Amino acid sequence: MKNIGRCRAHTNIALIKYWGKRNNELFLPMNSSLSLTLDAFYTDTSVTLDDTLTEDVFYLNGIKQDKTETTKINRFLNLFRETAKDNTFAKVESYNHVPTAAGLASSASAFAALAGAANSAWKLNLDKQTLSTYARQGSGSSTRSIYGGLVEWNMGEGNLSETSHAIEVDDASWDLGMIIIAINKQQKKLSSRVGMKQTVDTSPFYPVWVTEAKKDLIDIKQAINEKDFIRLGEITESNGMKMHATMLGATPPISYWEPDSVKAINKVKEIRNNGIPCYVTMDAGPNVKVLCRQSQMSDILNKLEESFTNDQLICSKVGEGIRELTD
Ligand code: 2P0
Repeated sequence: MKNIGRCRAHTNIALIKYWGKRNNELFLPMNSSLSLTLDAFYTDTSVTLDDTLTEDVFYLNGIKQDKTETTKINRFLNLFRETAKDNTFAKVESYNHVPTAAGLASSASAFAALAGAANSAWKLNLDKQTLSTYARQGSGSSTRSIYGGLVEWNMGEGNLSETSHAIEVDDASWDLGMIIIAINKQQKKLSSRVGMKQTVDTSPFYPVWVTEAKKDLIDIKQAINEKDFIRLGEITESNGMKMHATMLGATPPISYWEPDSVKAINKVKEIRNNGIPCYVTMDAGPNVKVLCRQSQMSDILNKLEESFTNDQLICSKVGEGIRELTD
């Protein structure tokens, strides 16, 4: 038997961040989050069920992966095997399409694409909302990559896995875009998973973060409803900074910033002060992401080129949700 499923998923950048779990096994978050799916970065994955295999095998960008990486895939695929009541092992082949300078290899697109491909391979026909609860259990941020545009990951209730899922809030077809300023493509020193646990466990600011994130989510959804770009940007920038401030309060303190991150933030402020609205956000790494109007992207890019090289600057339009690949 050789059933094959193929799927493409795009990465996403959170405007309201997810930083901390209330349940580490089920990847249930402390707060709901909201993101923009990006067109420029995506993962294509195929899952081939093969009853001659005695274990799962995993190739990333054509290279066979070691036991540690394959075990993550194996555990994730077990969710689908349990649902399908079929223990067949799989060959998983994934290709990350990320400009090399970006350093944005993303678990968000990876597990969303894997979820979509596994859904097809086992012919489960799970709907997107359900699929987002599966993707979540590979990596929290991949919950949101199931959908395109502006996406909310609803934190859900208690320990009820099925209640913590993504929904599309808006198709974001109102002149939105993002520029990535790639500061450093090295792998981050502290994984998000460890960093967020350390923050939850030790930062005295953590309860304030959760309260603020909840307020910010309400406000940003109103800004989205009103298609108010300035408000969207202000809330995005403020929320990202509050997440990083909360991390700084951890013991030991966590900072993903580098000197050039500050240089990028200051440059964006300068552009904004000169009349073009654009706003920064940062994740668990030194790269700076600039939320802007797509129609003003080339003007902003020209200004950023005064301080950064061309290959450090990557523009993205709004991306779509997962899609089955048929060749
Ligand atoms: C986010 N980040 O909302 C936040 C903001 C980074 C900073 O989700 O442990 O790889 O696999 O659930 O999803 C990165 O963390 O962590 C992340 P796990 P994940 O996009």
